[in-house]
Amino acid sequence: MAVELYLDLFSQPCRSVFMFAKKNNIPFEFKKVSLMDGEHYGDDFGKISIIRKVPALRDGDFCLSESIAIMVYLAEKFQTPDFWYPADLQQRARVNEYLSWQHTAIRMQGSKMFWLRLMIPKMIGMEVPKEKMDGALEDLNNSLNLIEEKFLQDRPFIVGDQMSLADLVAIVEIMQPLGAGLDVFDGRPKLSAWRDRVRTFIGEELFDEAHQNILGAQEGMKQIDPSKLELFKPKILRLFL
Ligand SMILES: N[C@@H](CCC(=O)N[C@@H](CS)C(=O)NCC(=O)O)C(=O)O
Repeated sequence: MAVELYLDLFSQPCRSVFMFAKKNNIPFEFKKVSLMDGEHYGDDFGKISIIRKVPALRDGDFCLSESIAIMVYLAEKFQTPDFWYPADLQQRARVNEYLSWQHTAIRMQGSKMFWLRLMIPKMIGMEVPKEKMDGALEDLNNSLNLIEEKFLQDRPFIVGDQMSLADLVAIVEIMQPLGAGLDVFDGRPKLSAWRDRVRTFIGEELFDEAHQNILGAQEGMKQIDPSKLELFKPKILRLFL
């Protein structure tokens, strides 16, 4: 039986798992879990992940949450090429360094920008105070600066000449604010050149397939009934406002 991947491509970590599996020709069954429809709160998904977050994996009786754990599991099970998660001690440490850093930095800030610029004003109907927005933008820019100056420096990819899980996890988070109309690549030639290398490496078709929902979010949200957001409104406001 093929591995099942529970995904919603609006979600950054789902996009990295999706592209990782596709790029490595890993056979899997795409199980769509619509976050907007609250499907992650349903009984079926509760049997897969008590954490109730996507992505999640089921391989027979074995269930796993957390995108990075899922990609490392797939890398080991399907023996994907070494460059994704290098065996070399120091190269792997570089990948781990980025993966450990990003959770509370660019991941939080990219998500926050998406919610503050698009979802909270347009879908929840609440105004975002200017100082909140300015602070969020400053935090995001600080993280983008760190990605350029510390993690990339003058290298083509985060660990050097080759793509790794670190670049894959980075790109999906950096793309998130674009969904809310904020072009984070504007005025950042180094970051833009790196994005182009990652997109070329992944393959433009696959990269664009993974990102089409998020890049179409401003239009897509117009079709969504805002009352659906009532379910997560308190959580979102606690997290981001
Ligand atoms: N650290 C987790 C984060 C997973 C996560 O936060 N998923 C979000 C979508 S991006 C989610 O499912 N949110 C639903 C909720 O919190 O109710 C990972 O890397 O997989």
